[in-house]
Amino acid sequence: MTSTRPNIVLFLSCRLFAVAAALALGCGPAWGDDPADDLAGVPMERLVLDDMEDAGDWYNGSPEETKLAASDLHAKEGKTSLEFANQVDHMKGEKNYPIGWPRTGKDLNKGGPTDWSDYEFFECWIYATTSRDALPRNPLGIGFYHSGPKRSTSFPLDSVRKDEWTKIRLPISRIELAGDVQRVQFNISESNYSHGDQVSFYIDDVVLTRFAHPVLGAMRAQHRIVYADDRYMTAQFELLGNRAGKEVQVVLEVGSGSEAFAQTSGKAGDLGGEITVRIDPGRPLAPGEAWMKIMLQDRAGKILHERQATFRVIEGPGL
Ligand SMILES: [Ca+2]
Ligand SMILES: [Ca+2]
Repeated sequence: MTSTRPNIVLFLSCRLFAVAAALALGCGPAWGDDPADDLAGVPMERLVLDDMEDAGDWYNGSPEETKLAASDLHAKEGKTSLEFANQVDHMKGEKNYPIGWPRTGKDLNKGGPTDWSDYEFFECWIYATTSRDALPRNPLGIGFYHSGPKRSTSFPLDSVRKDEWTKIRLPISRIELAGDVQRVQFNISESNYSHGDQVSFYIDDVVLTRFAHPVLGAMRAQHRIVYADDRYMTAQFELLGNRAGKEVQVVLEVGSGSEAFAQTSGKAGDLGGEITVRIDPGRPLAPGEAWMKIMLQDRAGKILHERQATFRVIEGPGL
């Protein structure tokens, strides 16, 4: 139980990945990029994984360096947080890895939810104290462990700062197997610290969240450049939010300037992330910039969310 070591893998930062994905696709918002930036006003639903009022189900994977406690020294909600206190020791610890990975984790298969695929974010709060002047660039990491040997997804938590609370929010879409999360584990790498450093993390309010109603996480025009005589235009979209929202209606509109030239709609659950509209040959798009807009509508016709993307129309090949 205490032998799980974080995978030693080079971890591409999510932002870098998003940029690489955008470059590879050559268009639009990158799938998997954090959708929250412009969705801050959307109400969220929460599922509490641990309120840290009892640290009893967090294991200590490094008893030589680590002490665990439910602590009232720093609590974000309720009375206590989980104190993950580490005395960095480059001489002792695991026999073969004296400069190792002090860690604590919780096995969800003993009671917590392991299928996270209906949620958008893993969230928690972390407060750090340390004997150092400041935390190292990579102060700690988190790993999500899946069934089977050595399958996990790890993230650096490099936004955590000394003497303050930091909100952690990770898109669940970046977890390799969101439907199978058996364990959550926090760890430090002793190689990022000096021998003798003391560092404590107070972890609280560990939750899964999702948007309370359907929203568009991202959308894009399938082709950034189309011919004026193309008859079909396709938009691709990512639907987030409460999954009951698959009943929601997706409306696609295509136009230029203030004029809409074509519109179609379908049920979100039937569309698989793509919707195509037919352009009337009698009303082709003129060369220049054009737009497509996706709107999510509830049964009463109320617009829940919309996004727009632009694309360019050029003269057809004249065949
Ligand atoms: Ca608490
Ligand atoms: Ca050690």
